[in-house]
Amino acid sequence: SWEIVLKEKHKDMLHLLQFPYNGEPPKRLVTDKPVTPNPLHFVRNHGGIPDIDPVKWDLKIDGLVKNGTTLTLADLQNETLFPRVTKLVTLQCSGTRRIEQISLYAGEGDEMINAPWAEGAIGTAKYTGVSLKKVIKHCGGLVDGGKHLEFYGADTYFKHSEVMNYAVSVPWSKVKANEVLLVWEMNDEPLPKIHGFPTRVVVMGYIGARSVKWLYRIKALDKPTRAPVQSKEYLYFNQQVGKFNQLPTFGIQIQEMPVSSAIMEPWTKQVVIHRGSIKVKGWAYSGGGRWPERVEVSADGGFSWYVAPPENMSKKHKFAWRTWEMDLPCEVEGWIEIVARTWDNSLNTQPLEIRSAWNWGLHVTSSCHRIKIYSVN
Ligand code: MTE
Ligand code: MO
Repeated sequence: SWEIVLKEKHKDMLHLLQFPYNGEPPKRLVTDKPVTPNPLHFVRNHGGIPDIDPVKWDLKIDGLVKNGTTLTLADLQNETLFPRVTKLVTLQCSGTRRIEQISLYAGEGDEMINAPWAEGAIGTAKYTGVSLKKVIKHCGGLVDGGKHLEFYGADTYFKHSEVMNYAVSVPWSKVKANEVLLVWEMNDEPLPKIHGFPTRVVVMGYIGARSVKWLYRIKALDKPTRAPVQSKEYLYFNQQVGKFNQLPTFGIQIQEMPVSSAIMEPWTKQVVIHRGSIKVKGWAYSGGGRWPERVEVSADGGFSWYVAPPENMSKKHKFAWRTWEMDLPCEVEGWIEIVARTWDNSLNTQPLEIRSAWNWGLHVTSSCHRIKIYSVN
C-alpha cells in the first residue's frame, strides 16, 4: 500500500503513520484552495488499502430492509434507477488538532497510539454518487423496527483481540434527509484507491469515521451497530472520567462535529514583519449542516476581536467549510497570541481554552486555535 500512497498523494504530505497509512497536508497547503485537491486530502486508515476490481465489485444490502438485494457499480450508476447527485462536502476527522491536547496533558508514547493530527485532518471535495435514501427505497424501504444503517468496509484491522472489517452505523433519519451519499467520484475523478475505490459512503455533517471507504455491505439494524469503531472508539468523555477509565458507557458517540476553526497562516513562532496589520488565513467549519456565519480573530490572546470579511459565509454549500483571510490590525511589537473563533448559524461558538472542553478520548479539539508569533511593526 505504500506504492499507492506515493502514487496518489502529494509528495509533501506529512506521513503521521506508515501503516495503517495516516497523513495530512503540510500547513502551508491546507487552505491553499477552497476545494482540496485529491492528492492533498488527508487520509485516515485503520488497516490496509484493499485492491478492488470495480467490475467484480458489488454491494450487498440486507438486514431489516423489505427486499434485500445486491447492486453492481453499473446498477448504482444507472440514472434510470437512481438520480445522480454532486455535493461539496467537508470531511473532518474527529482527531483534528489532537496534537494540542497531546501537548497539554498526554503521557509518553501517547502520540504513537493516537495519530497526532494537526489542523490538516480536514478536507473538502466535490463528490458524485447517489443518495442512499433512493437506494433503500429501491429495496422497498425498511421493515418495521429498522432504524439504523450499518456500513462495512472491505479493509480489515486487528483490535480488541479480533480481526474485523471496518464497520459503523448512522440513524435512518440521517439517510432519510438525503444527507448520506454513496459516491464513486471525488473532484470529477474516480475515487482514488486510498479514499475508498470503487465506492464509499459520504455522511454529510458527521465525523469522518462514519464515511466508510471500500464499502461492500449495508445492513439495516434496529440499534446502532456494536462494532467497536462505533461503540468503543470515537467517544466523547467528560474530564472527570480520567485517562484510564474510559469505559464506553461513560462516553457520548460523536456524530455531528461542533463548530471549529484553525489559523493556517502565520505559523506559531514565526517572526512577522508588517505595517500595522497581519495577514491571517484559516478554515472554519461546523457539523450537522450548520455553517460558519462569522469568524473573529484576536491579536491579544482573546480579549478583543476583529471580524473577518464575511463574503464567504453563506448557506450555500452548508456541508462544506469556509476558508477565510483577513488583515488583523496590530500595533504591538513583540510576542503576541493570535486566536481565532467562529460562530455558526445557530450561534454556537468555540470554547476559549483546550481545558474548558477537555476530552480524554483526544477527539474533538474544538477550542479556539491559538498561535504565538513575534510581531515586528
Ligand atoms: N473507512 C474504512 N473502510 N476504513 C477506515 O479506516 N476511516 C474513517 C473513514 N472511513 C476508515 C473509513 C475515518 S476515521 C475517517 S476520518 C475518514 O474515513 C477519512 O477519510 P479519508 O481517508 O478519505 O480522508
Ligand atoms: Mo477519523
